[in-house]
This record gives sequence, C-alpha cells and structure tokens, in this order.
Amino acid sequence: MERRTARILACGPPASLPVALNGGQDAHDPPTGMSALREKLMTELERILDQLKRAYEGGAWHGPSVKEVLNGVTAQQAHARPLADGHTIYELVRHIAVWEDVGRRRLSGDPAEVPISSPEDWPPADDMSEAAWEQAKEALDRGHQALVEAIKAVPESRLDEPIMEGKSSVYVTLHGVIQHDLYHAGQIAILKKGM
Ligand code: NI
Repeated sequence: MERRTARILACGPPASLPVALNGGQDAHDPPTGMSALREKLMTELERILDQLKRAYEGGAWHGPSVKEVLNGVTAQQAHARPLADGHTIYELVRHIAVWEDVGRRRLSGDPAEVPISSPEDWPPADDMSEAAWEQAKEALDRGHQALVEAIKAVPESRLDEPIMEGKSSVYVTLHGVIQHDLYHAGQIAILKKGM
C-alpha cells in the first residue's frame, strides 16, 4: 500500500511517549489484574477490535494512535510537505481512510480493488481550508466506525477463511488494517517533528 515512504521515513517511536496510555498503565507495561482477566476471556474478534481501537483511538503499546497523533494538527500543518517526495499529513489521513474502508468493503464481499499509488490509493488532498481538513478527519472517523461495526458482525468461524476468494484471510486483513494505521501514524509523528 506504500511504495515510496519506506525510503523516505524510517519507522520509529517518537522521542517522548505518553506516560499513561493503557488505562492508566505506562506504555509498554503488560496488563495486570482485571485487565489481564478481561483479555483472557476475550474472543479473537474482540482482541482484534481491541487492537484496532488501540491503534486508532489510543492505548497503543508503542505510543500515539492515529487520533492522538492528529490531535492539534492544523490545516496548514496538514498540507505542509517537508519532504519533497513525501506525503502530507492530509494525504496520509485520506489514504488511511481508504484502507480502513477496503477492509470493511472486503468483509461485505466487495473486492475493493485499489491500484497501488493510484488516485484511489491516494485521493486528492488539495483543499487548504480548515473546513475541508475537519471534514477529512470526520470522514476518517465515520469510516472507522463503519469498519468497527462490520467487524462486530463477523462470525468467529470466518477468521481463518480468505476474506474473499484469492485474498488474505479475514484475520490477516484485519490485522493488516491495524498495521497500516500504525505505519502511517508513525509517519505523521515524524512529519510533525519537522514543523
Ligand atoms: Ni499505505
């Protein structure tokens, strides 16, 4: 889903990690007590939803989630392109939304073929207004909630089946969406450091 950025932005946590991300626990700490018991009783789909929530909303082991890293980013910052060959935060937000939506569509039987590096993969993100930036973030949220609802409706028995014929399993696809969220959240974190 991303050919160019590997050579542009190395992955890595930000220098300063939020102190309490995991329900009051420090980042990197294993869960304890009731939280450990709760995880033990979760189904695999509930675990996937939990990981998706950590990646998107907060409580990620590594640091800032998608929402956390976007907090406070202005439209002007979202359109900045500190790396001539790199993406803007605005472009990354629209691209994250595309692949969350691909996961949801494939669960419903739509192949959702998105050619890599096409305008479908990287939708135009050239409206500089604050209103458009707010709308882009709202669209990302709406798509995310739709994906969460779609995952809740998946029978556990489907997890190891191809999400569609010729595609990865439901399990690999959903974890792929989580990985994709975090990969690009890390890029946004680095872009913010350059501002
Ligand atoms: Ni990507």
